[in-house]
Parts: sequence; C-alpha cells; structure tokens
Amino acid sequence: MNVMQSGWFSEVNDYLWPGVALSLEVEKVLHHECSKYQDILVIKTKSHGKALILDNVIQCTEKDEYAYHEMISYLPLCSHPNPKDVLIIGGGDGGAAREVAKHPDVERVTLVDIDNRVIEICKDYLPRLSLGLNNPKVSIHACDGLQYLKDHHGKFDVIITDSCDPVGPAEHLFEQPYYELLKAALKPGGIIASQAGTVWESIEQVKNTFELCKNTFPVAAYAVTAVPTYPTGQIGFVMGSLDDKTNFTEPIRIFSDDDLDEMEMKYYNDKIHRAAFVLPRFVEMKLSSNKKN
Ligand code: SPM
Repeated sequence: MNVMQSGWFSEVNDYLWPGVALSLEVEKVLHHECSKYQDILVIKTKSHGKALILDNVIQCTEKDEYAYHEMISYLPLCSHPNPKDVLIIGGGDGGAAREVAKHPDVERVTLVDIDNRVIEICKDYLPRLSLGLNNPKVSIHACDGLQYLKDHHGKFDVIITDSCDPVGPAEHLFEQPYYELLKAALKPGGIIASQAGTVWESIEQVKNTFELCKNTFPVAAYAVTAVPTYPTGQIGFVMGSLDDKTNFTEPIRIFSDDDLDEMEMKYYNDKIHRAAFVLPRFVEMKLSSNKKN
C-alpha cells in the first residue's frame, strides 16, 4: 500500500505494526527529502496541525506531541533529587529539549542527534517544537549518540533517549551495549528514560527493552502515556536508576498547579506521574515473567 494515497498519509509498517495503520488527511506537503540517514517528511494535516514523519513513521504532530515530550522529560526529572545536567539522545525536533529546559533545576541540556537535517528542517517548519533548540541552556551536537556516550563518562544526572523505533538508525539504541554506555555516562545516582514501544503492538519490544534496563540498573520501571497519533494510541518508556533507593512511582519533585501553568505544561502533573506506572495485568505479568518470549 502506498503511504500517500488520495490525500491521506497512512503509517503502514509491515514489520513494526503489521495489519494496522493510522491515517491523517494531508492539507499540504511542506517538505520532503532523503537525508544521509532517513526519509524526512513534514506535512500539514487537516486535523493534527503539522506532523514530522521519519521513514514513514509518525514522530510527532502539533496536536498531541506534548503528551509524549512532557512525560519522557518529567518522569525522569521529577524522580531525580537535583537534575542539573541532562543529555538527550535523538530528539532532533526539539520537543524534549523544550520541556527539559523549563525545569528550574536544570542548568545544561545537551542534545545529540545523528541527523543534522532533522534539526534544521524542524527549525524551519516546526517552530512550536524546535523553540527548545534555541533555549540558551541547550547545546546541540549532530553526531552519533553511542560515540558521544563513549567520550563522556560520568557527566549527566539524567539521560533521555528520544529515539525512533528499533529499525534503521535507532536500532543500536535498543541493545545491551547502549545501556552499558548510558550507565557509564551517568553521575552517581543518575537516571535514564528511553522510548520503549507500546504494549498493544510491540509487547516483545517492551519486554526486551525493559530487560536491558533491568539488567543494567539496580532499579528499573516501565511507564506509559497516551499519544493518539502513535500506533494504538499508547507509548511507553523504560526508566532506570543507579540509586537503589529510587522509587519511580512517587515523584520527589512536585510542581504546584501555578508552577505548571507558568511552565506551560499541558499533560504532566504529579497525579499522572504516579498513574503512568500503573499497568494492566497482562503487562505486569509479561514484565515480571522470566520467560524470554
Ligand atoms: N521527539 C519525538 C520523537 C518521537 N520518538 C518516538 C517515536 C515513536 C514512533 N513510533 C511509535 C511506535 C511505538 N511502538
């Protein structure tokens, strides 16, 4: 099936989510190119504002991106006692950088994305997302995340992996050596959070990524958020902490409603933080089982 048909974009992927596809009616194609790493498409949709699509997979739409970016940022940030230095691997659209930079304790945000074209195109076409890239706390490096981690041991309080799915350029970000590098790049007591798939169409990916995290960190957890334009409307994050006393399910930094208003937060609060770790029974059983598949 052609992903662009009769004015609709369809997110068809026989490998990642066979037999199911979300479609968005297209008002205009704003940009399309093949970078050195991937196919990059920006469209204006009729219902969800602008959308960034990499290798035919929806990365974010203006209508619901905050449900992903606030959660991938504030679940780890509010689980850390003093998150000063934050590294984002991926996230070239700037959405996670925008959110992380709002946290009053964060002093430096380092963003490492392998594809400079994603960064440039998002600056040109998606200003509501990419405004994070212009924040003075944020420094940007267009290079390989694995190499960056190898060169920066013990430097970060929080590392967020805001990646694509585990095919193409992001495949290595779902493997054990990457998790070892994450661990080595953290300061004592450091915390990681990584995009880890959805329980409805990729429970094996969730299980595998959770296992990597559990094998690497003394404390590991899986949390979910609702994003209507991801397959099945749901996506999750694995989280790991070097501090064996971390309890991810109870935020240690709680922002008041006034704080959240001032920070222009639309999704995250302490209640949804706690709720994100409450999982359906089949997921709890899958993640606690010793069986490989
Ligand atoms: N800054 C936004 C980048 C988004 N990164 C995650 C994209 C995931 C898209 N596919 C979801 C499929 C879940 N299995």
